[in-house]
Amino acid sequence: MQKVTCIAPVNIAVIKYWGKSDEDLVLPLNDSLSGTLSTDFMCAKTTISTSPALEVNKFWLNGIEQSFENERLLNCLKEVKRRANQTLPHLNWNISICSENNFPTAAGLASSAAGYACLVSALAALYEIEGDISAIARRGSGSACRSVYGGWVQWCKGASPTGEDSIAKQIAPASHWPQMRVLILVVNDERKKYSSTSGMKRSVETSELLQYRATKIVPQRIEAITKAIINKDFQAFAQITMEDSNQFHAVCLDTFPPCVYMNDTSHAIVDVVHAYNDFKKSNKVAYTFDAGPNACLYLLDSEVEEVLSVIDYVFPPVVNSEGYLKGIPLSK
Ligand code: 2P0
Repeated sequence: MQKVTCIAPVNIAVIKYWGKSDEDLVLPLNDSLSGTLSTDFMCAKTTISTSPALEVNKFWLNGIEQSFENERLLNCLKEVKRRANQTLPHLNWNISICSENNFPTAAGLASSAAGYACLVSALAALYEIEGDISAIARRGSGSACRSVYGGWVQWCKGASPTGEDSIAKQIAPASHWPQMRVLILVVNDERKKYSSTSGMKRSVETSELLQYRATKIVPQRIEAITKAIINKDFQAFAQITMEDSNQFHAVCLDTFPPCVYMNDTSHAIVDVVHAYNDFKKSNKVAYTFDAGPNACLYLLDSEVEEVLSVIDYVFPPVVNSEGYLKGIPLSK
């Protein structure tokens, strides 16, 4: 019997990935760039065990058994095994995968990114493979390749039609900008209306703005935000982050039928952030929204207390008599 457990964090993109040039290989139309969060708060945890006594492969997600006949899961498994030492005694035993997220799954909070990064890290440990595994995590979910590394991470789209150079690379460790913080404002923790995979497929088929964004806008934004991160220039970082989030959602609206991910509360958060930055006469906080209504705010630690008090004032928390915040028990 062999058993491994891994944890992997969520990442929050500041230059968004949206649209594939190859669905099966999960090749993106443009580079993307994100910050990987610390594993203290939001992460996936996966335990994989294998034994000659296991009669079939098994997969549980958050305590519920899933079908193992999942193409992306099988692609990851096949790729890891291909790179493994073929004489490993346990290479052909069945496996049992048990994954859990400590945050809402599929609510636009990058659960698949953490989930597949974690799964592939655990498989890599089980089958003792070495070297970059981001290209394997990418086959599970595009954004997962960025969660393989900590700190600031760029997913380079690559040029090869077979995808071996479509990998993630760290552009700076988290320690480079230790004052950086992320606040996650959970507007709605239900499953999203349509998956990122189907939404971006529809955007590729119908949005002209997406083609323009991928070829004309993103390359220069990647360069500019990398410079802002290296120089710890929050003003520029925040400006580009907000512009890119807005453009990604503009692409979603340019999709036909449109993918509407942000709701009235999301837009109210955008207004509050701009009002705050206007009042401070510079960008002190940046919003970014993924494929859901929840907001991620990037800001420096010096600003956290004040921004939280503004958020609490504008959006008072809903606490019931048992001390639950919309179903989540409050920590003491
Ligand atoms: C991102 N998102 O860069 C963007 C921003 C959502 C909005 O990556 O089809 O779940 O599995 O490759 O990775 C979500 O896309 O999609 C995503 P697939 P994935 O974080």
